[in-house]
Amino acid sequence: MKTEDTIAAISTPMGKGGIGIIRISGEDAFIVAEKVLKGSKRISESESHRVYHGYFINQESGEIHDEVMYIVMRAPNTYTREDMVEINTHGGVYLIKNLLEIVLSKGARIAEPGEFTFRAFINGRIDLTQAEAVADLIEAESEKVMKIAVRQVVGDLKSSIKEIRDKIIDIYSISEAEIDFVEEDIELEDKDILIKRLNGISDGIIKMIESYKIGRYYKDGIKIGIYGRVNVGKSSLLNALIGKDRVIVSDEPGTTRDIIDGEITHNGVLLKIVDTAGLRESVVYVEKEGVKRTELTMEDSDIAVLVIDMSDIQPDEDLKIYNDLKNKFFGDKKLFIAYNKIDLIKDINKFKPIINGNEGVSLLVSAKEKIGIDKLKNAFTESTISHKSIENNDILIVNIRHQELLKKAHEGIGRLIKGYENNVPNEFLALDFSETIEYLGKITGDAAGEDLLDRIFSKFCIGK
Ligand SMILES: Nc1nc2c(ncn2[C@@H]2O[C@H](COP(=O)(O)OP(=O)(O)OP(=O)(O)O)[C@@H](O)[C@H]2O)c(=O)[nH]1
Ligand SMILES: [Mg+2]
Repeated sequence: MKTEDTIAAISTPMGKGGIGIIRISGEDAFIVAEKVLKGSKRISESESHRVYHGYFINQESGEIHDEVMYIVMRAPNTYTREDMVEINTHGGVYLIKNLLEIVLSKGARIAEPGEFTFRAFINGRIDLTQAEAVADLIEAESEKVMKIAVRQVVGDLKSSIKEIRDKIIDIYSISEAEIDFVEEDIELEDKDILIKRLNGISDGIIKMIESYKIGRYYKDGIKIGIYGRVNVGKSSLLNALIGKDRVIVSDEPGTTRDIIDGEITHNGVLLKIVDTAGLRESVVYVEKEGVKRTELTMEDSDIAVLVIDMSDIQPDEDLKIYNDLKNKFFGDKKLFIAYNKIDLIKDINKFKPIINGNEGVSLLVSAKEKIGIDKLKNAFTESTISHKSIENNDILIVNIRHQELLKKAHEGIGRLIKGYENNVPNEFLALDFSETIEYLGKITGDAAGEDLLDRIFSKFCIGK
């Protein structure tokens, strides 16, 4: 992306709205704005960061296209650190597109996706983690994601990474000094102390890497698959969980033949729930295909819910599905058993679960009468995101790019520790030092290549 041009774009979503905003940024922003706006003062003489009333005009004919409010913002105190003008127009799609066309004909070019934020980055106003957080903010679907993104926008992650990087650079400089002054017989730094410092850094990085396990749930939501025999109430459970009649429910076995999903935010986290085709040996082709798809969703889900019909337990079939799920859902992937249709059970004390209580969490529910549904939703969020980690102020990694680079940095530090332990000469540590420092730099963009920048900023929408 070239940064000398003056760029413009519509920064509000396309659709009917009260107002629309056209943003102009770059060296010629004021010159371009002067050609389309008429207010009480010339653009170049306007006060910075003040809202003016005026008209969007055709300079040649004097025709008025719209009555507008506009803000002139002088560099460097702007989002991009360049001169900027924001014009609040009326919100019709046709109108605002037409106004943008006129702005573009006066010497600005259309901004590429993310280009305003890219300029903020290139001009040093924000680092990469902050730019990525802006993208997350635009996409945020839950309150928690928004809060994490806001913290990242203001630079929390940036300063933590910088702190770690500085600590490594510090040790690196000691190592380099020992190479340079080797002939002068200087006092060498105690190796054990350096190893201890590196271990401390390593622990901090591990904590951040681990936090991604939780962070990714906040960012991408928790994926939950509902499995079980035909007719046990899987579709009814999906409907109950999301509080809408999303899926067709019927007493005919084999009703659901494809994957159907629904979403709901619970405890500030997005739950992405899929209902699947009931598992049974099937003679019908479409149903077989559905069963195949059901099995595929298992790979992708974080949580499996096995639904068992309490009023009609089929030990062979139910246990077969249970064993199949048990092999796929362990460790970080959780398995729940929902005994459904509790409303049909007359004496609950006589009910015998077919799966041992400590092998997967069991809950008694009724999808039809909405019994135990909130408990089940709480169990989803509690099993994946412990309360402790929500409360504290630790950095949460929500971006897989960050997590991967942290892993590489962690490996680099591991090699350095080994090097010191084995008395490897300082010359041979230099590469691991510089690589580790570079991995961390890539997170904040201090060492980012052009490809990476293109990849990150192309994910934005135009006008941001
Ligand atoms: N009494 C009672 N009936 C329920 C409950 N949950 C579901 N049902 C009934 O059980 C039947 C099957 O429900 P579905 O939700 O279609 O079951 P499914 O597991 O999706 O079935 P397939 O898609 O055919 O595999 C319907 O008649 C539902 O009304 C419940 O909690 N209590
Ligand atoms: Mg169904």
